[in-house]
Amino acid sequence: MKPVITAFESSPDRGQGLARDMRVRWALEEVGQPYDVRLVSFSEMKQAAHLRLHPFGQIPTYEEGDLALFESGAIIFHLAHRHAGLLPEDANARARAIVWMFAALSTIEPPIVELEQSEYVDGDKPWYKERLPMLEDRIRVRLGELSNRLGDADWLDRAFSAGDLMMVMVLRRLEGTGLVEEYPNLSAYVERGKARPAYQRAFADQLAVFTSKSEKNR
Ligand code: GTB
Repeated sequence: MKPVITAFESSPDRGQGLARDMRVRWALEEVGQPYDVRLVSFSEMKQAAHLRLHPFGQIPTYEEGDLALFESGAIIFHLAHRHAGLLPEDANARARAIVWMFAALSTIEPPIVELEQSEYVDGDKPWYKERLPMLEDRIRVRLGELSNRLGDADWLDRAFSAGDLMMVMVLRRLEGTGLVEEYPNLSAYVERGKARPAYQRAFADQLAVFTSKSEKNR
């Protein structure tokens, strides 16, 4: 039985692959697991049927038989345990790869989310422009540290892992800000992730949701 994930029926990013279903799609492609996608509208996400799957009324969710999961990190962690290809076999290397998943979600992503939220919520306030350099500098601190750790390696801990998948997706959230480009090794790292065939398939599939919707609305 194919697992089913949920994704936006109409993603605000217009198919740029920035919504969190993209992470799950990429992980599924990396492990070669076929899947189905159920598209949900913003109002459907807040209705009882979806809230049973996701208590916070969001995407993505993941259903596999009678198992229902939410939280992109937990879904990818589950996939990485069930299938080969996202975590190393060696126990210590596996633990280190998991560290990078957590680092992406709990150390690198929060200041990035704060920058995004600040623009949505306070973008029109007179003090927004004064606050912006502080928000960007907080991100730069983390990017500098990450850049130092990555050095000239291809991936964060030898072979590509779920930790890299998560980190690349988190860094992608800075597209358009120019911040990642200040660290050429991080920029190359993101491009390396995006060049992976599994990423490309996942990206094309989520883009097709947007393009088919645009075709219908013509
Ligand atoms: N911690 C959860 C996870 O990792 O799964 C967060 C899930 C989450 O934030 N889901 C968002 C959602 O469902 C979509 S991904 N939002 C609807 C709601 O809360 O009502 C976040 C997102 C949305 C849109 C863009 N974009 O347009 O660029 C990027 C990221």
